[in-house]
Amino acid sequence: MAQLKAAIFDLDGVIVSTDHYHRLGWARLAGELGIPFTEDQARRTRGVDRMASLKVVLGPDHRFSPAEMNELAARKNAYYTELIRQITPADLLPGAVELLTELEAHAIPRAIGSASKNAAPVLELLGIAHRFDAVVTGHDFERGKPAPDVFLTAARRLRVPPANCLVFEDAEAGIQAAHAGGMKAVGIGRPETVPDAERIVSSLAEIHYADLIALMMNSNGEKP
Ligand code: B16
Ligand code: MG
Repeated sequence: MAQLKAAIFDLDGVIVSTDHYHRLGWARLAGELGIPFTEDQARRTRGVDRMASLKVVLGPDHRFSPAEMNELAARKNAYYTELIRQITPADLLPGAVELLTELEAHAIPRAIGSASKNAAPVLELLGIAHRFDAVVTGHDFERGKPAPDVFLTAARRLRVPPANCLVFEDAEAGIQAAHAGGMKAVGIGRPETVPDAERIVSSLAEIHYADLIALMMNSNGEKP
């Protein structure tokens, strides 16, 4: 049982649906290379960093050198950054602003914990950068999700013990990262994509401050 003292939000797939643009970027790169890019590969690129995503796209038998892989990752990122220029506040996912407002009203600090190196410009385009007390992105840690570094860095910057933080995540790697850091997690999506989350909702519109308090107070890990 722990008191809720901070909320840490993944960005892509929780606050905004940039996963579609990531997918388009990887699909374009795969098309240029003449290799298939399947639904399963697209799912496995979610939440993991750019180089880990590239390895998923290329598969285990590729023959690209590290320098060539860096060029491929940069090429995909150029496609992605072009695509996200069209993001506006209308791209905020349901319930995101409302939940941030509820947390602000209860003086619960909020952070972003994203694998993306593009998280800061995306937050600016959405017009919500000022609503977070800490923004931790792919620039701020070495080991990506499922390692806990991203969320532990956010907790440290908020000066809140990990056990008092609640994570919101749409990717299995992110749920694993939260648990590895000693934090509970709300999974956003379908039960099959985030099976280990303490609570699963289809969007942030389905969950409110009182639910978060109840979830944190639930000591035996039961899924309310
Ligand atoms: P970038 P999140 C993640 O963001 C995405 O889910 C994942 O698909 C992407 O590969 C990763 O960011 C890296 O993004 O290439 O922009 O650095 O879900 O952790 O907010
Ligand atoms: Mg995500």
